[in-house]
Amino acid sequence: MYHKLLLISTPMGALGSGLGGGVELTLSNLAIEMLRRGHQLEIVAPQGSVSNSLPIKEISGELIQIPAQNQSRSDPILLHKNSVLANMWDYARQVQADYDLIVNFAYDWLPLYLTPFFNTPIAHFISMGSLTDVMDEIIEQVAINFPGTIGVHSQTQAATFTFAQRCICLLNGLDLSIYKFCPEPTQSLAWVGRIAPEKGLEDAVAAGEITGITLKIFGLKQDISYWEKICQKYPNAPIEYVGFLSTVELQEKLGQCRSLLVTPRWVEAFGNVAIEALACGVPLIAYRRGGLTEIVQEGKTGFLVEPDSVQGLVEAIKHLDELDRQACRQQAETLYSLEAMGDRVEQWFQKILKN
Ligand code: HBI
Repeated sequence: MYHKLLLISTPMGALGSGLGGGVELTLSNLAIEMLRRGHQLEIVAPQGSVSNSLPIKEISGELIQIPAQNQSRSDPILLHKNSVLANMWDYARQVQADYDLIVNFAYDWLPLYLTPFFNTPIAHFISMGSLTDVMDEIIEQVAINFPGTIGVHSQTQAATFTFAQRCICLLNGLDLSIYKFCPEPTQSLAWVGRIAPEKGLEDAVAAGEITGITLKIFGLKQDISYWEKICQKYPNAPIEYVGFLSTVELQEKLGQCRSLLVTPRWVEAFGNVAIEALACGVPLIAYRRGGLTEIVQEGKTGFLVEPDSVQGLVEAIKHLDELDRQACRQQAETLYSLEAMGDRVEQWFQKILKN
């Protein structure tokens, strides 16, 4: 049974810019896997989006959607004129008859509100936990009126919503052929992610300063002032900013690290960087928070530590030799391969289309 899918990206940035965070990887990987399975698809994304070989319809407009994680719970909905979000969904309205299913990747009110106005069914891949009242309300309405159309990454993420039981848990997936297993690492530790306050980089830097172990930092410097504050606060920390790399370059350097420190300040819906590390055989030291609590196999592929505790990170670093790099790769192959993710997503789509 083959479907025609219209995948509509996040308005946070062009695909490939890094501004879309984990959604960029999720969307691209899903597209690759659905094409491999024989489905047809088009990706709708902001102007400037690039993705090797994937069919992209670029939409112009202002990239000014406020990051939902920077909003307060009671914030009203904000939509600027000529917003790329509105333009992407107007395009979807025009072409919807050519598709069996639309898949929304934006964490924004508009696509959810528009759902009943569309003839073509819409599957919503919700990329974060509960952040604002308006989003909670509109997601719940869609979850009730269109059962089974709300997809999430983890049970922990679902549990941040009052309608957790209405969410379909999809985990995530990676093209494991890109990630090479590295059995013998260097001494360095790694931190990967958008450099922004909610990602808690400063704790990893603090642990690096205490242990004296080099911390390699990979990711987009999204919040420059946050980065500079960290450098001022920890002038002697042995850190090395490697940059925002392509997946192929990232896995090459990440794989050589002894462990990935994952220090989210918020309920991380999943932890794409965590499964990328596992794919390279790199064990995890993560705060016991969000989707990571469902990824780390305690004492085998990683350690979960007390959230926001730098001392907890330092303590866990001492026990890294107890972890098994082979088991890390194995966990990625069993749970997070494109095939495993593709099965979960295909089942999600089939159930929606059966209704
Ligand atoms: N904020 N308003 C809004 N819309 C999004 O689609 C969005 C976001 N913040 C972060 C984000 N998407 C992605 O980085 C997710 O991968 C988390």
